[in-house]
Parts: sequence; structure tokens; C-alpha cells
Amino acid sequence: MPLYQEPGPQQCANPECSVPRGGRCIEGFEDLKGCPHYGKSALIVEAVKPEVAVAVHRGVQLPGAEALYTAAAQALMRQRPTSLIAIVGPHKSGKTSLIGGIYDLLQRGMVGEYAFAGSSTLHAFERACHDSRLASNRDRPHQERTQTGDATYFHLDLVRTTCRTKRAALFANRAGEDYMETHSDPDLARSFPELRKADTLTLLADGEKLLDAGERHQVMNEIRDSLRAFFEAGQMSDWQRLALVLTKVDAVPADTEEGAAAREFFDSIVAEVRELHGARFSAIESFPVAASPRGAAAPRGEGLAKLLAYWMAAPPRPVTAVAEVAVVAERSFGRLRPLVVGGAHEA
Ligand SMILES: Nc1nc2c(ncn2[C@@H]2O[C@H](COP(=O)(O)OP(=O)(O)OP(=O)(O)O)[C@@H](O)[C@H]2O)c(=O)[nH]1
Ligand SMILES: [Mg+2]
Repeated sequence: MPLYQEPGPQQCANPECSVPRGGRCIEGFEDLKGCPHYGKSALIVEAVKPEVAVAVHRGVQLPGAEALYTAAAQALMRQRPTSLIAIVGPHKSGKTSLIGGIYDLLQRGMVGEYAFAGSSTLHAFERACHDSRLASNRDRPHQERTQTGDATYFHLDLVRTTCRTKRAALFANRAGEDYMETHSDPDLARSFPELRKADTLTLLADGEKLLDAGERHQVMNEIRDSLRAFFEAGQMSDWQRLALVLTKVDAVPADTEEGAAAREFFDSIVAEVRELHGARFSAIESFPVAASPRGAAAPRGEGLAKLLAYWMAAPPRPVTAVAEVAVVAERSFGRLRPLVVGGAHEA
């Protein structure tokens, strides 16, 4: 903290001056009264202790804005109405691009009936969509691979035009390899809390892979195996919804022979899932989307408004009923109830 010396006749505000030590005026004044520094207090600056310097440097501590881990995501779900969305698909099927694409669209305005109303994970969203934005000047959109390990959650608060109260969307993101490992070891899915708690399980089918006659059967098998593993692990409940999402639709134009064949194959996957699992979910819907299209074959964010509306619809999640317990006070005074007379409360 700065300290001031008491002003005195032999004082000088210039610490370099030797007048206080009986020397000459450093400014060259013979008559010291003419010197603007003479007789004024010198400012003594104390050396700042290292720990104080660190505290000053840190400034105000702001909450982080990275993706949330499960405990923080669950705390958020307890605080406000939330739709939890698990996004499942193999490596490079477009999971992170889908999450980034929703955020990106909301930055430009309404997405269907929904508007952005806040987020506690802005850094994570920015990172998810930065590379794929046209502004990044890449020839082809690019997305960093999600690291294997625990699921992380992206958080958005949204308001709907017809209802001004906020509802949160939590998107669970996990590396594609982790989900694929459950096909050979379904028990692994027991340690994926986002599956059991999801309002909407979202399974992705990679449009680019559906173009290839060999790879498209692998896409179908991955969807079959994921559902089988999640049911075997006991992670699914009949109140949950299922979204089957055809990603990268810009790569499968409906007006080309290959594109039409890819879309037809996707429709056959949807039909099979409906037949096998229709009674095990409260709803099954399909959505063709282009979260991060290459070129002009599809507008950026195509299909996302319909998907967002499906995700945000109030979930049919069972609500635990809380029985009202009547507490009867022992003393008569405690049993008095407020009585409203002409707007005033009387005991
Ligand atoms: N053509 C096209 N490519 C897309 C689209 N969406 C995503 N991609 C590309 O698909 C690739 C994989 O996307 P990601 O979002 O990283 O896939 P992921 O499923 O998160 O992959 P992992 O994190 O490894 O599991 C990236 O190169 C994206 O640019 C799209 O709508 N159209
Ligand atoms: Mg990813």
C-alpha cells in the first residue's frame, strides 16, 4: 500500500533529489522556494508481496464456462426445468457438430419458437462450433475429436415465444468410441448416466456413410447394436423418446441417385426401429439435418429447428409425488390460520 511522508521544510517530492540529505536541488534551483517539488511529501511505494500480487492479478473470480461434468449437470437439473438430451453415434457421425450447430443458429436469432436465454458453458459451445464456422476460413468444416472418458454436458437456457419461462437444454456429449464399446460389453452402458436420465435418446446415422453400399449396413448395425446394448444394460425406460437423426444431409442430395438411395436406406432403418422398439419408447421420430454443411448443398442448420422442438417438448418423465403431511401444532396458538377479510389477513 502506498504511504505518504509528512510534508516538511527539508522534504522533496522527487526521490532522486539530495536536498533532504543536505545536498543540492536536483532541478538546479538556488532558491529552493522556486522548485515545484521542494517541501512536498514524497510517495513511498512499498514492494508488493508476491501473494498479494497474485491476488491482484487474479481479480474477480468468474464461474467457469466449460462443459459440465455429471454432478454439476445433475445440480442444474434440480434447479430448473430441463430437457436432457443424450447424443449417441460412432466416431465422426456429427455429435459435437450437432451441439455446436444448435448454439450457432441461436446466436443468429430464433430457432423455430425458441430463443437463446443464457448458458453456463459458453466456452465449450464456442470451441464446438468455432472450427466449423465459415469464418474459420477452412476449405472443409472441421471438428476436433471428442476425447474418450466421462460424458460432458453443454447447457443452454431457452425461452419459447408462447411461454416466457425458461427451460434448460442439457446436451450430453461423449466420444463415439465409448458408445461403440458397449456393443461388445453392454455392462459398460451402466456407467453412462446420461442414457438412463435422458428425456430424448438421439441416435445418429452418418449420411456420408449411407452413400456407400458397403458402409450403410454398418450404420444400420451400429444403431441396432446400440439399442440392444442400452436395453440389455437396463438403461432405457418406456417414458423416454427416441430421435433418429440423419446427419450431413448436404452429402446426400435427394435429387441424385446415390443420395436418394441413401435416404431410402435411412427410412428403412427408421421403419425397422419403429417395428422392433415402437412400444419401448413414448415416441420415435426421424430428422434429416445438416449442422455443418460443406458448400451450398444445404443451408447451415437445416432440420435443426424441428429437432430442437422435439427435444424441448415437456418430457413425459415420471414425477415423484410428494404427499402433503399435515402437522398439528400442540398449542392452540399454533393452530390459528390466517383469515382473509377485505384483502387484509387476520388471525
Ligand atoms: N458435410 C457435412 N459434414 C459434417 C456435418 N456435420 C459435421 N460434419 C463433419 O463431420 C466430421 C465429424 O464431426 P464431429 O461433430 O466431430 O463428430 P463426432 O460424432 O463428435 O465425433 P467424435 O467426437 O470423434 O465421436 C467433421 O469433420 C465435421 O466437420 C454436416 O452437416 N455436413
Ligand atoms: Mg465429438
